Amino acid sequence: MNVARSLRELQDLSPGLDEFRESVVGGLSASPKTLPCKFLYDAEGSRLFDRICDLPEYYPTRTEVALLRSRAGDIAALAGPGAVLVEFGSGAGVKIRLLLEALREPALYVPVDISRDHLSAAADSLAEDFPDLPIAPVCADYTAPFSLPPVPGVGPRRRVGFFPGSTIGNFTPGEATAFLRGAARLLGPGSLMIVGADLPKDPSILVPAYDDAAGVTAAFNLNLLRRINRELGAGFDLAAFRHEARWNPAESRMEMHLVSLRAQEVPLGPHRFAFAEGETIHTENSYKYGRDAFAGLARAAGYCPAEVWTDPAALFSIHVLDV
Ligand code: AVJ
Repeated sequence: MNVARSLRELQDLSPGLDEFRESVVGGLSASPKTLPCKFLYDAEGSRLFDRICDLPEYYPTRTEVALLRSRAGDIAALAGPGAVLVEFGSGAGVKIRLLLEALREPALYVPVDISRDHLSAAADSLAEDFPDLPIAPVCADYTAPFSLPPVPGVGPRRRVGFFPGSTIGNFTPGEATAFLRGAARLLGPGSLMIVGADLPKDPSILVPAYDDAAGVTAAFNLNLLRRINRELGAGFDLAAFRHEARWNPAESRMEMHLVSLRAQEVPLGPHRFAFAEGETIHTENSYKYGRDAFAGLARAAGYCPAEVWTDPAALFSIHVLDV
């Protein structure tokens, strides 16, 4: 089984231009203005996000990778041989490699990602390192229902869902519960779900993680306006907005905003969106869940929390949930 064949069969359910336009017009018409963070990940956004993961201030990636390295054997033991691994949002591939190296004879790897180019590139490079592993990429917004590709071979397979990176924190708690419910339905009874969740901590660590000295996160946030200009023909002046990262203690979340530096109007098709000086577009939430708060969320979604692992500095957590 080679990746070229499976990629030609790539299931493409990624949002189209109409959905993008509708979301942008809706978000900019709302008060306060918002834009959905899933649209941060065009090809350039995905590339910038990979750079964020290597920043000295951005502790989540390296902390989770170290945790996974030390716990991969435990995960493999829980999963057993011949498992189907479903990854929600395929990243740069470091984390999945750790799992795939530890798992015994994985039957199939299903990466699900909204960015088609990122997904193909990631699947291609993984196929080189794991030539015997069947890979069936699905290009989809994993918040919407989709179905799993068939598993090659015979016999029932244990399914292992993998949702790393604290991406769960980009949902509101209500959306996170709905996502977890959907994932449980997709994976089926007897499955495992492994979720990486960032922990609450001092804002002196959190804020720089989302507003780094090199300005990569600022470029990542502003790239959303560039994408809206390019794909929807809007007239955002990128020099008239700046990136801001805020800790919201009441909601236990980091927020990214784009702040309008002056009063201005931005054209988009037949629309004109008015901004006051200092008005913001709220582009992302990143909720931080304590161990018990996350276990409660998982229970509300119908899971049975089985294990939770944290690093010695209690920066990040990995939850293992039974479906
Ligand atoms: C996509 C959840 C891993 O919220 O920490 C990084 C996205 N935004 N810096 C996060 C992000 C700004 C990131 N995750």
